[in-house]
Amino acid sequence: QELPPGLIAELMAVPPPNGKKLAYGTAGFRDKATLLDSTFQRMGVLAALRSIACGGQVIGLMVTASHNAVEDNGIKMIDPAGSMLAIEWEGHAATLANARTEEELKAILIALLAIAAPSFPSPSTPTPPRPRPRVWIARDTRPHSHRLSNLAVEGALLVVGGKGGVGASGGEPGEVVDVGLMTTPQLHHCVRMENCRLGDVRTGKERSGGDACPVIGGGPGWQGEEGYVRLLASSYLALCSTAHPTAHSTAGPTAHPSLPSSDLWLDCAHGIGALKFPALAAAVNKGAGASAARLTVTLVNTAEEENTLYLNDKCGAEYVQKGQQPPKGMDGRDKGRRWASFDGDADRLVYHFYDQEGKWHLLDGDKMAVLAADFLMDALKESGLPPPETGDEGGQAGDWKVAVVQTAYANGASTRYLRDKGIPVVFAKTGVKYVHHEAEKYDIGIYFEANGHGTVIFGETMAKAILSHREKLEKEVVSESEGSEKEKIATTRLVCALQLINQAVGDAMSDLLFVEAVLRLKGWDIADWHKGLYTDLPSKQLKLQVQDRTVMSCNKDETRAMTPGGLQEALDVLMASPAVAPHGRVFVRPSGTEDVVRVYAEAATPEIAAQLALDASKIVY
Ligand code: NG1
Ligand code: ZN
Repeated sequence: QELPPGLIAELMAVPPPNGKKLAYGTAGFRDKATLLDSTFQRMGVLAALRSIACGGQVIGLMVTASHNAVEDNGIKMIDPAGSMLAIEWEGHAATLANARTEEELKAILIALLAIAAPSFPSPSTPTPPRPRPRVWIARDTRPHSHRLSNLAVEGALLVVGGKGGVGASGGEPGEVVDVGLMTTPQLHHCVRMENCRLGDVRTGKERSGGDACPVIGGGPGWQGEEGYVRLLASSYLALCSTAHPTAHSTAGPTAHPSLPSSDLWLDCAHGIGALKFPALAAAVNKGAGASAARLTVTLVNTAEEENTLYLNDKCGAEYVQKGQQPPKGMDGRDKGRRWASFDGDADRLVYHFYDQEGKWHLLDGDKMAVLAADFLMDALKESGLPPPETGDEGGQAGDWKVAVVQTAYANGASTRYLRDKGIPVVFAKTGVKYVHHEAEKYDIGIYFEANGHGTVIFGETMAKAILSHREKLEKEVVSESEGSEKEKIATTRLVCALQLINQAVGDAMSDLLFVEAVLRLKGWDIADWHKGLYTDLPSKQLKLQVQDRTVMSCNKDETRAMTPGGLQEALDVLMASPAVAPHGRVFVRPSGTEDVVRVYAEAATPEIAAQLALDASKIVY
């Protein structure tokens, strides 16, 4: 295999930082922006090779460091189905990022080219034509995102580019598109829908049937950023319009049909969400008219294009959730107002408010998971959806597998609430890719990390069953019976949820519309949501700067420390103390995205939780 001429020389001209081992972590590469030039250029190269390996499907590159401070940046790759990069390629990414000599670079690139486009020089198995690679690159508003994104574009062009590129065999060169400013979930959506339009996102094989996505149904017009807005706004409005004229059974005892108020205050963390949310709100309001679906949003902590110097500073989902504190711009005058916070790239969402007594409360990812699980379980039960075709007679709708996936950071009270209601809960390792992967094992997999990153994913069989059930109900002879009306409403709710909730990745804008719709259907204001489900156990999180966090390792779901020896035993002693037991819990784990060890403690009172976290930190040091 021939490498494109000049490729090695171009890459050698931008060497990796000295004395630094770069790792493709839970959220791609992430570090001080000044250390990342070579990584960005090389990720451009890698994305083009990955696209060739995936039969010419679009691969995304997102330039962001999410909730990190403004000095940091990062880059992650998006696979054809809009999902995270396949695990094997994470290793390739790290090898390429760390290659220092010409020989090392050549070795990894030739190996990658052979994986991406194997050649079969025998006449009986002729080498297939090499697909045309396609790479789409988007960025957040960090001051260095544009420059770094250009480096990734250049890197991709080294492979794709004009005549010398390895991209096309004989035919057209591939494409490298700088799609500009986007939220992370918007890029995931765009990549997924573009590949859906052309074929089966899993196999990459061409598919007949035009523009529809085989999972979420629907027709053309959902591609790109405009399609994203159209899809979200229309499915939100459709979900709101399922409000039952009479009180619906999902409404709790405190339901008020006129609640919640349409007013919402949105802390945008000075990030990309501030630039992208207005178009969505406008589309919603255009369709909502004066109905209860209307959204009157006041944006707080907004952003200037490309120049977000205060990104995530004393605001945003991470600051609010980890610190359990209101963001700047919010104060005691906000009593009773419904607030939400995004993180810097708008893939995390938390809600919060001051109650009438002036006490501030947080509604985190666990509260969203429970709200979503309750709502979807009710809809599933009422929908009359036939059971999955398992071959046995007498199945029930309850045979569909639904689960909430949580991490060790989930508040113990939320886990208990779900289990008491008979909703299965499973645990996965911290980090989006682990929880997402676990959720994929279910017909409906609901996951929200406590920090506000999450979504609800529908398996393909489930999605198709919901869509065809609705079609069947719509065709049925109009029967006025209350039962069939109820089934129709519940089924429409499932369809709307499937289309509104981002099927690729956690998405703050999509999750926000889902929560807003569910609150409207239940007639709940934020205080009702806060009180209506369960009360959080008080908790405390700390970050510890340590010499070397790699000496620490954990068990599979990260609830227990395996090394260094003796650490877990000491934590067990803390948890067994009479002041802490039985609800107290503490665990420690090395972060996958920052150079720190994290400590999490929860207990019956805030004081005990704080003391427990402190005592655990002393053991770690
Ligand atoms: P680390 O830094 O490994 O704890 C953080 C979050 C994860 C996840 C990843 C990004 C916490 C405690 N951890 O991981 O939940 O969002 O970033 O994938 O919030
Ligand atoms: Zn984020």
